Amino acid sequence: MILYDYPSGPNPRRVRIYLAEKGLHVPTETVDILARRNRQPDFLEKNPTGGIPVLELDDGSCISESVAICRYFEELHPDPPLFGTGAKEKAIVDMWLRRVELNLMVPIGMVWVHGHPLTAKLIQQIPEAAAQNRVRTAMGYKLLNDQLARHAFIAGDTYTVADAVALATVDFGAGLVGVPPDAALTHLDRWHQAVTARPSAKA
Ligand SMILES: N[C@@H](CCC(=O)N[C@@H](CS)C(=O)NCC(=O)O)C(=O)O
Repeated sequence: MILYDYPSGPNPRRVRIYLAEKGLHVPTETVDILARRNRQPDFLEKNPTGGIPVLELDDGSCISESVAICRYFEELHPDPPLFGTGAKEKAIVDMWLRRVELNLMVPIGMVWVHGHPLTAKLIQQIPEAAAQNRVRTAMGYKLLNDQLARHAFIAGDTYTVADAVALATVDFGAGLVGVPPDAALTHLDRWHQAVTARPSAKA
């Protein structure tokens, strides 16, 4: 088994944080995204979208999409449960995973693609798309802040995979992309400090 990884990418970091929380060790290989190694035909055989991370199993089959990779490990190693237990909790974790993806990761990704000098060579940037998605990013942060006003973690009162995904997303937005949460979002800040203090955040 091998996990194709890229150290500064938010999507592979989701998986690394998750694995650290589970206490699992998986061999990794760095794929040079900047050299477009992930866009070569042999890599596109493993994942036709070209995205990292990809988990290659010993039988040669490949699983891509960061959350799907985490789910695979959850089935094999259910303890500690990070996708919830029981119908209701599992659905709530899934709900927050979707909310973080659609309301925060997507707009941050759009600001990255349409508003950052590092991506300017890759596509024809549309400045209005970056501006609109800065607003959507702020709304996504507020969505999390409102939830964290009532709960310790993203999907409720225990740490779940939604926290791993949200931490990687917030750090990407606040760091490389340059769209940090507003300082007035104190509940999000309290959560961020708490999850950053966990050893898994170093992954
Ligand atoms: N939805 C995918 C996104 C994968 C993705 O876009 N990964 C980025 C790194 S964070 C990547 O490979 N970017 C380079 C490229 O697409 O060429 C996931 O959750 O794994």
